Amino acid sequence: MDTPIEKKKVMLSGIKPTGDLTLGSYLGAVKNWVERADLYDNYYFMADLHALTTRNNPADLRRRTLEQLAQYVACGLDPQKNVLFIQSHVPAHAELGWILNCYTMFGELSRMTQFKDKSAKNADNINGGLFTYPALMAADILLYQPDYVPVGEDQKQHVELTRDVANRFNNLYGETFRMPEPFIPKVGARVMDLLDPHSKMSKSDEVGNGRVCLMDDPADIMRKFKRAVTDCDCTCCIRYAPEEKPGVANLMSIYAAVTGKSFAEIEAEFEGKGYGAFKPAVGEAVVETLRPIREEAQRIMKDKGYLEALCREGAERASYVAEKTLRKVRKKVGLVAK
Ligand code: ATP
Ligand code: LTN
Repeated sequence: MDTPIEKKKVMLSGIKPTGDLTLGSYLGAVKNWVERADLYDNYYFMADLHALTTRNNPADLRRRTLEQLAQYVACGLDPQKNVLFIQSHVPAHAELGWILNCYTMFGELSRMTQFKDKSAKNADNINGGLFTYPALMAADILLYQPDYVPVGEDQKQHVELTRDVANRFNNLYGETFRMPEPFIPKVGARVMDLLDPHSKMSKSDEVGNGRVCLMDDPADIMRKFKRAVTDCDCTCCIRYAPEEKPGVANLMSIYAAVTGKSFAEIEAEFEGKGYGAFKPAVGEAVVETLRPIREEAQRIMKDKGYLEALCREGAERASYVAEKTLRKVRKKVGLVAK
């Protein structure tokens, strides 16, 4: 007799196409998705509706959205095994986003640190979307009934809010949404800016020298690592001490993530050598990690037919699942069936 096939757990995550993907997006997000692709049913999307919460040049937004899709595939996400799609191609996100806005409290939204950070950075454009962003993110997640949501440390608060909203909804209307859990990688969870190890390497920050993008050429990557801020203590030794030596700790975390070495192994490797040897070594390891990704993404970007087919198929597969949840929700809250 056949043994019953166990249903795989579901993973879902998204990235806003607000800037070119960085080493932070790769180590903190996409790399982990790729490593777990076979173990789960996966949904990964370009969060273009979320990108609208800050101003973008429309042509750039379009290019980045498609480039991000090409990069997902180039990083190793097989579009057959993973549902890859553009958020705005699945209208269920916007609809459930609105509904969940009505189940998310003003006080909850006011506590979100990303909202506070982004409002400080975009003081001239603190729009309603920026404030209610977590309700749309809750919709993104809950539509697909995932078990896990792999995100960087900075997104944990949003996933926790999603759980609160799901709980509130389930208590009011009966079991509707599965309770998702954040899934936070240990290494690479927070890649810091190379010039300011106290802030996250972010793809939408203006100055570019502290961040490394997936499409950067090798010479640029090496230059950025050679200039990376290290910490002025007289020893110049390579030792993992995030409080005392945040710059070195950040470089060590990056090196650990791309080579698979432990901090102890890295300390041993650079024993008696200074920053002058360490920084280019990290740069070279990053160059070699990113080289095949950049080349493959460039190849895919030139193949417009393939990209269009990817978008279409992804949207169809995602819509099928999303619409099923949305139909349930519409009924529960009292909207007249279409
Ligand atoms: P923006 O600058 O537009 O706010 P971002 O660079 O912070 O964007 P997101 O789109 O917010 O990137 O992040 C996508 C995913 O990648 C999230 O899960 C996030 O936690 C993770 N991520 C982004 N940057 C980093 C980083 N520097 N270190 C670790 N993880 C990161
Ligand atoms: N808010 C996230 C991007 C994002 C997301 C999601 C992540 C939008 N919707 C759903 C996981 C699940 C960010 O700023 N990184």
